[in-house]
Amino acid sequence: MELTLSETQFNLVYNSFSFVIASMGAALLYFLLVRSRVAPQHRMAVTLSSLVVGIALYHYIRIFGSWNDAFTFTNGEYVQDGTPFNEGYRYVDWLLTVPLLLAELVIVLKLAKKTTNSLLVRLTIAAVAMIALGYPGEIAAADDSARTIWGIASTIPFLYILYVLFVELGKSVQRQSGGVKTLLDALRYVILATWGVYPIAYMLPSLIDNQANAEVARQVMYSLGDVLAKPLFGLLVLAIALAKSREDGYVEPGSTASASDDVSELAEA
Ligand code: RET
Repeated sequence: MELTLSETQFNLVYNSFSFVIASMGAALLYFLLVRSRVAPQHRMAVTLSSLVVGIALYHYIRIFGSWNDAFTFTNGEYVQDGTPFNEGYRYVDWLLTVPLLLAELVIVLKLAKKTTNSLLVRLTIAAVAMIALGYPGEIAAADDSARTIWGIASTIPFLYILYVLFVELGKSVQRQSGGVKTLLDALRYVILATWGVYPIAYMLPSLIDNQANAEVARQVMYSLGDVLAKPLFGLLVLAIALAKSREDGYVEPGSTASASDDVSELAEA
């Protein structure tokens, strides 16, 4: 597909990718630094957050490079006549990070081992199916009916994931203690709100006639979606892991901030 973008359009995508790289890098550093504040039994979820943003950092560096290589600046416009822009990086990224994000949510709940394993297997299969089925449609032409067909096929496992998170996991979430329950509810709504952005971005080339606008909007929406679904989601998971660590009475070794916590714990007792 040959595309011509104005300077503003090209830069909007360029700067979005740059913003994502900075966000993923900062999130990676932060998750690694705060890890010791979480009790060992709740650390796995934070470790997974670090992996997710680390994988995304790498892929966005490649996406950024691919975007720059795909266009040449001629007569005040960016013409797509270089190496084709590789949409595959995004899908490989999702293939790795979406199952990890779902695993974070399941692991931080600390359910019975059997339930955890069954959830992990089913959610991973559904996530892989959702992304693998979406890819052929993503690289199909805007007016190709394959786009719609693959998109619908990919929506089936997507709906299954939402069913598991909202219906099956509903009871386990209700059983969690007060503060943790509120955070978990927030987490599930963050998933609903942010993951919902992806199918909409996917449909844009078929919905908008101007393909330059559609491409810019799609790339910007996917980028924002990734910042909300990875670093923001990771922060909420961290908050849950910290709340659970506090409930379990964990104090970070060598921490000086624990004095006031001890006082408030005494007051509660
Ligand atoms: C596709 C194809 C069209 C139909 C649907 C899709 C859903 C994609 C989703 C992606 C989520 C990605 C995340 C990345 C995070 O870091 C594949 C666009 C339903 C939900 C959460």
